[in-house]
Amino acid sequence: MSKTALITGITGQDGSYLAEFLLEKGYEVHGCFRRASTNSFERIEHLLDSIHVHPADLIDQSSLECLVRTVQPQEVYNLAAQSFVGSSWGQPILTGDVTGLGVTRLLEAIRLVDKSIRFYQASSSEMFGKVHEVPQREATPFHPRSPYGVAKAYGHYMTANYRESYDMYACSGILFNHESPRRGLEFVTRKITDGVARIKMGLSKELRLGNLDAKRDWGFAGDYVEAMWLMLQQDAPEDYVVGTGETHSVREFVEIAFGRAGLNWEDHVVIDPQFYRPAEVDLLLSDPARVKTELGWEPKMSFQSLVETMVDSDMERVSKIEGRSLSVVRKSA
Ligand code: NDP
Ligand code: GDR
Repeated sequence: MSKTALITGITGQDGSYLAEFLLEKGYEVHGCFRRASTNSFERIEHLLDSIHVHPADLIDQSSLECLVRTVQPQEVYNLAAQSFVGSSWGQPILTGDVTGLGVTRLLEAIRLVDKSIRFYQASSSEMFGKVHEVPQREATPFHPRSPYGVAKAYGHYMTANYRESYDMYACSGILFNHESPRRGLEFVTRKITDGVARIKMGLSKELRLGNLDAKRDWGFAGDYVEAMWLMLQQDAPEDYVVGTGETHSVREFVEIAFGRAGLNWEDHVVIDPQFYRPAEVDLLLSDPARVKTELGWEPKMSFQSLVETMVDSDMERVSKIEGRSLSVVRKSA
């Protein structure tokens, strides 16, 4: 009998890779989406014949209970969140409601419907925030530096609390930054690779960025969804740090990305104070020893090929858009 999985946030970057991964494993895959006036299925368009999607919202308790009751999954992956750190200062209450309280709403729905469902929470290295220990491991203290990080820390502790209070199989992956050609355009990696492609195609001249000195442990999103799945296949629920064990500055990412397109970044990058954050997380570097030894997980894509893959993908995408608009101009001329 195939297993049934429910993914919240299936329309996002990680949700789309996780859906592909679980389909490959023979799962029946369900996901939820929130109603909007335009559809947000861009990343899962190619999967819509193979998966089941249901309307539900992390801020609406009854929709979550109805979702869990309808799908009757064995595994729930909670990937839905207001996930952009930068927006969390402008929308701290919404971020707390979705990214924090949303976790409790979903755990409560599971507890009421079927406590035997296994639950994965998308925790974040943003919870470490201000640097207290390098590299960061499962036991490193949290000191979140954004409303997003605070909301994630709340969701993380609630997941542990449901595990301890109700004996539920509930665990959190503390994932460090992971990127891909499907990354949202406001995150720095994708903003850079999209910007490089636009400059290369002559659509733009400059790219405005904030703090180039921030350092992140960047991996490939397609590799990280395997760790989420592995965490739900164990005898007992445990939280794990998941990352590459390497750190690079935003400046290094910029240099490689512009270099891939044969451009000199210093000719195009403009530092713009509007992209600085009220409180910054200066340095993230994981110690993934436990996930490697206990779950046998390894990241496969290197930093260099991650940057190059993202640049190549955006060059192809932007050149297609450019090609289409040129043919419209020619036809109407
Ligand atoms: P995305 O921003 O790409 O996806 C977020 C998903 O959440 C989207 O499907 C979005 O739907 C959905 N969503 C937002 N608000 C609600 C709501 N109120 N109800 C239901 N769904 C909602 O994030 P990623 O895929 O990058 O990340 C997945 C998870 O992992 C997030 O929780 C994120 O915080 C966390 N995380 C991510 C890391 C990373 O580096 N990518 C690292 C560590 C943690 P819609 O399409 O409608 O916007
Ligand atoms: P982050 O990702 O905050 O780490 O959260 P983001 O790519 O937004 O920022 C990374 C670093 O780059 C610096 N930076 C800029 N960031 C953006 N977005 N735009 C800019 O112009 C810019 N210039 C410099 C930032 O200051 C920061 O230091 C991501 C999200 O996926 C979270 O959901 C997840 O939990 C964490 O990663 C781990």
